[in-house]
Amino acid sequence: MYDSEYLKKLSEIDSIVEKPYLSNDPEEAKPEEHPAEEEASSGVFAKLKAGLSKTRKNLVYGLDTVFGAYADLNDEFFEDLEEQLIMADVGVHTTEEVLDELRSMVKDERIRSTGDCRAALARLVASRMSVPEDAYSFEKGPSVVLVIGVNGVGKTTYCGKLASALKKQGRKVIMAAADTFRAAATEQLIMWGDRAGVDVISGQEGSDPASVIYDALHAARARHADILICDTAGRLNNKKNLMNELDKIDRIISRELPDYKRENLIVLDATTGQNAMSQARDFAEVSDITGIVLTKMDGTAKGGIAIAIASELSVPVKFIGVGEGVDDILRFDPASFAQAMFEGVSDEQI
Ligand SMILES: Nc1nc2c(ncn2[C@@H]2O[C@H](COP(=O)(O)OP(=O)(O)O)[C@@H](O)[C@H]2O)c(=O)[nH]1
Ligand SMILES: [Mg+2]
Repeated sequence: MYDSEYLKKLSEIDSIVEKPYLSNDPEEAKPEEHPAEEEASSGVFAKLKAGLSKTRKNLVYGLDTVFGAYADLNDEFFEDLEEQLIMADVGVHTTEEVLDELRSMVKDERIRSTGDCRAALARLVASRMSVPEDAYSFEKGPSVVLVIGVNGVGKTTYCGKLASALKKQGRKVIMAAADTFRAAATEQLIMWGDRAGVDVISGQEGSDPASVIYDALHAARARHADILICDTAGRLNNKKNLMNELDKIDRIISRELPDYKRENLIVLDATTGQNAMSQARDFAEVSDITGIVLTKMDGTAKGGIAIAIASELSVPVKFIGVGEGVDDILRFDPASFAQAMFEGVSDEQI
């Protein structure tokens, strides 16, 4: 079921490294030399736990009940565990695979205690949700970030949060208000831009989104921007229209800024559960998605959907939204996430 390479990977993630949002850069992230970084790091983990509190209440309670009820790790125990994971929206497929691996591990490693079993479960889950090392290289720029997804999932909010975080890192950021469908959408982005101190390129209500992007690409070049973040409209009345629009935008970006890195992020609302998964699949058919932003994790008790999404889609989850505030955005760190969901939480106040 698993080989030595796999076990090595598991043992490597055993020691959970908490990465603050702003220190993904190995140059910056040396906690032993920077006590302030360490503090920021535990602050980020606390924020993650707080953001996941609804899910934690649900899942931790369920897990405590299962792990507390069995002295033996027998079939019934695994059945109860399966039920808990499915109830937290981890997904039938992922749950089955994880539990198969857990069963083999319990047998092969002679795991007896429920505590060890729980820790093994957290490690198994983390190992299924990898984020590639270069996942955030676009943040250094020069890059164009296209933010897509259906209405109401949190695209504009994410653009604002990302712009603010990157600005704080000293990057030169510009945003494009390419949701020209409603004037309010442009106003919303301009408000985020004002707060973050970031310029927003916009057009008239009803104008062609591609023309706004065109203007923004030129502004990005002329003003030497590191990152251009493009907000888009979420109306997905049919796949063909969406494909045409995204194709057109894609061609313009490639033509006007061929030397800029491209990042296509799909925003999914965690509170919509398995629906979010099917939206990701739909968009993947019409666009070359490079990452997922999973929003509103704070608003769901079924945050296990992040595990299903991160392990079943071939695109990494890169960010999670944990609130409406400007700082309520975190890089998705699988090990911290799994720890927050599964491990050593039973005695804590949550
Ligand atoms: N609780 C919570 N609300 C969020 C989060 N992200 C976005 N929202 C809210 O979701 C609503 C829709 O967001 P918006 O950015 O306008 O979505 P868009 O239509 O995709 O651009 C707004 O009320 C946001 O404040 C999040 O991570 N947590
Ligand atoms: Mg919007």
